[in-house]
Amino acid sequence: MALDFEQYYDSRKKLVNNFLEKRMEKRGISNVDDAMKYSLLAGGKRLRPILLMATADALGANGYDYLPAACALEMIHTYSLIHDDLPCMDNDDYRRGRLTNHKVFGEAMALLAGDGLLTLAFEVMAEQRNVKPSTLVEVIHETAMCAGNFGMVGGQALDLEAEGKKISAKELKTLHEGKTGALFIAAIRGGARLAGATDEQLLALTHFAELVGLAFQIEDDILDVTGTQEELGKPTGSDDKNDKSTYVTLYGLEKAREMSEKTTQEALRCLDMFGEKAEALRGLANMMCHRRN
Ligand code: GRG
Repeated sequence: MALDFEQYYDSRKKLVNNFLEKRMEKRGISNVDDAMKYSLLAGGKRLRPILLMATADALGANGYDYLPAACALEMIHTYSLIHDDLPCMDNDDYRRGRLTNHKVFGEAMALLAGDGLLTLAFEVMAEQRNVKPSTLVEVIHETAMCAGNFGMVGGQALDLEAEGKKISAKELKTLHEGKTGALFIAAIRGGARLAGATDEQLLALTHFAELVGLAFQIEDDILDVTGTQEELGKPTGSDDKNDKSTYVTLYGLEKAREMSEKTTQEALRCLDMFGEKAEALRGLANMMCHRRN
């Protein structure tokens, strides 16, 4: 039977939201928990955890079995948004339709909320049961690499250094592979490893992750120019404000749109070998490329 993608996405999103709410009921020793919860439970598309689960589904497993590992990625992602919004980074006032963390809790507490979420992510990942310990260690190791100086943190640093400069297409690609792409790689390869992918499957899914991450980033640059604050939950035009090179400044809007579509089609071809089981992944890839927020 054909997959009802909207229903799939809504039900997986609910699972993620419920898990995160429940996990945050377990309080630490201070009020930093309130700042962590404020951003973590503020909505968001929950793409990374749902991608992890959908990848496991594509391999014939049940993604639901990997909910802790999946939700840990949302904690890493939320930490990165909190830190990215800080005055010393992008200095933004709105995120996910509400005031940014530092606007509500102050800069120091926002910094700690990010630190707390990043650390909690690895605590939660280590709580994942029903997988071989050696597999879980591999997933945790790769997630750490994707989140750190080899991945997202490295990409963010390149982004910082590139402000106000004209960078080449190759430099822009490297920057985004780290800043945005690495966490998608962690999600998709994580789901693949947890579900016991073969080397051949892992390779195809890695290629899919790289392409879908690229399409997502191109779309992000397009939305920064064409979207509205209501749709995005944050002000538009921030790339221009921060004098950033983007796929739109480098290639123009029309060419960027073409690139995003072409990259998505290429990503979809990587899923051919998974047949019907990859329907949810296909739905997510299409959603990432044709989103309005
Ligand atoms: C501070 C280490 C560190 C990294 C920051 C995430 C990030 C790196 C910067 C955010 C700036 C940005 C707009 C990046 C482009 C891609 C991106 C991560 C967009 C936001 O992700 P979505 O659309 O957000 O999945 P939601 O809110 O739906 O979860």
